[in-house]
Amino acid sequence: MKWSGQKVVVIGLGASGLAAARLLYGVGAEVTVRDESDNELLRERANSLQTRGIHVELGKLIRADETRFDFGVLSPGIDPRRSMIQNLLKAKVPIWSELELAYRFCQCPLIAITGTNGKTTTTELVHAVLTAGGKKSCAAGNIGLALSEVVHDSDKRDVTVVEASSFQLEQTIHFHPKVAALLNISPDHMDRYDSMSDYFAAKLKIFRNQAAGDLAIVNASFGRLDLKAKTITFSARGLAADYTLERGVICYRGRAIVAMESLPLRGLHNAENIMVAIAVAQYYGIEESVIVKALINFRLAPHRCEWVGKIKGVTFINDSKATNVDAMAQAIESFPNPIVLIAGGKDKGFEFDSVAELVAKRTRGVVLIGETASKLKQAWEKANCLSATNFQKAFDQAVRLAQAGDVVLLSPGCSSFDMFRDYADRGNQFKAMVQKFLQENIG
Ligand code: UMA
Repeated sequence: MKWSGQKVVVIGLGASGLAAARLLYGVGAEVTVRDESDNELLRERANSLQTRGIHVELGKLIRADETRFDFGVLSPGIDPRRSMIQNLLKAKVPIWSELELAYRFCQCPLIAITGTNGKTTTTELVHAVLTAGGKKSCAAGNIGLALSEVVHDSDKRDVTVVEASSFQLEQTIHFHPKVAALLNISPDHMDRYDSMSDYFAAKLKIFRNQAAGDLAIVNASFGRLDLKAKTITFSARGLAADYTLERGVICYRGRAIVAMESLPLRGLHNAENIMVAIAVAQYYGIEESVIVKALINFRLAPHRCEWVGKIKGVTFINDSKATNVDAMAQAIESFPNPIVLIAGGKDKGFEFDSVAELVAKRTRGVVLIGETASKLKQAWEKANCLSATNFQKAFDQAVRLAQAGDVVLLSPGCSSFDMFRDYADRGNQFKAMVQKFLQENIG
């Protein structure tokens, strides 16, 4: 494709939009960037782009002649049903996701990972085992580093591992990963999708352009998906599959590879994430001993069941990345001790009844925050639920409820945008409170 002179509108000036605008500008496209917000950070970004000759429109948009654009690049967090996108579509301007744009520039094979939970961990695991096996790899996408940011030197790598969210997959056209994995699916983003089948359809786009020479790695719980790529299955929950968990040992077609107890990750969900990493590494011909060593040395990224500290016998765990009900349930199930749970946040349209029994059984108390606090209180009437008007008060209440031997678990089951910048901000605030509490109790 000839990029020079193409008139492109990039929608959103977050991590994706900024990277896409720079990438397109670098190849001579005429770039306009639009963002519906207007704040100091965006104005700073806008200034840096404008000095290069990129046109930026912030805040309330004046509807101009949309037909002048050759195509648009959509940031994943922007709902395509919004009028600014619909106006472009009415003007017959094709809309690509930022993932699609970056894919068209990428000069090495892609390994794409999707699913509701475990995407980031699996992306990092895959990157770690490939690197240990001597492959030049890089991890990007939903993990926090836009794919457009890393395509310029993709010719120097063997692979790029990309965490692909359903939002990013929605507006893909030719996106074609050599290896694609679907981890699991459970309700999430129900404020963006009309039904679970719409959400599932977006996830399935990861396989759409794969062909016979490619590899699809699929949780056996999905049954037959009729994919064109060679398909490998996995299950840690007793289903027939290529990779299984037998008495705590990950096996390939019945042959033992590694015992979960020798690895730093816990739980059935992590066993499945590990199976995907092993499947990718074996596909790339990496020796089993190298894979196992890389898995033993692997450390989880922050905000995923992250151990923060132990004060007066109470352990503090930051699982701020748990932004849906299933992820929260997995965290609760990972700790045998009584739990004081801090939960709640932005309402994404979830029902919380499915975990009511688990919460009542496993928690000493629950401190609720954010938009969903009253909804959660109703759904979890058998649990000891308290509400807090701000995060510090929630932390203080959790500390008061906890007894020696308990776990104070921040695992909100909701996204963070009602009270925080993002899940990392929520997790970092929690960690800072634990540190302060620790200082007070030493001094
Ligand atoms: N904006 C609008 N109109 C809207 C919504 C947003 O103009 O209706 C503007 C905002 O003012 C903002 C910009 O769009 O300036 C933000 O765009 P974005 O929400 O797409 O965020 P990015 O900074 O580009 O980050 C995105 C992903 N965010 C989302 O999908 C919400 C990041 O995933 C990803 O790391 C990054 O691209 C790089 O690939 C985050 C995420 O929360 C971690 N993902 C969701 C999840 O994991 O559940 C899917």
